[in-house]
Amino acid sequence: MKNERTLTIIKPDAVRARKAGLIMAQLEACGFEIVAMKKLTLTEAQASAFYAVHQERPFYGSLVAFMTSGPVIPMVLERDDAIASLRRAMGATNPAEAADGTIRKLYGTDIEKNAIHGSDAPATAAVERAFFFSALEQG
Ligand code: FUP
Repeated sequence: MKNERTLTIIKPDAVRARKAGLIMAQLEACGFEIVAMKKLTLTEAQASAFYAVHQERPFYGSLVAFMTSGPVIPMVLERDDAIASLRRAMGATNPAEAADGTIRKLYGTDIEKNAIHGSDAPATAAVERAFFFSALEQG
């Protein structure tokens, strides 16, 4: 399959735990190229907008509070079949249900503090990449 790009975010729990480097190394070992990367702390408005699809869900307020609780590291990743490959490398949303060796199993704490985000489809990947990175930054 041809090269594809996706958006990942190393979440505040994993950044706080100093696991960002290990997660990046695991992603590179999975064949991803880190095309663009930055570190920032999301505002409440930014996190609310990023997760707007979940705004009616009971966990939304807590999720926004968590995602603004410290720095995050968004990255644009590229490889063949990047979107599905990243979802496999991440593991299930709930780390307790994630397969052994996946990033969420290794570094996640619970269904909210689950270490990493990955876009779930081509349309969301395009929107989410543009949320964090300009066209210039994505080369
Ligand atoms: P995923 O695509 O695996 O990140 O999962 P979802 O899009 O279903 O959920 C997005 C984020 O909402 C999860 F990463 C964590 C949070 N979440 C909760 O906090 N509680 C839940 O019950 C479900 C999701």
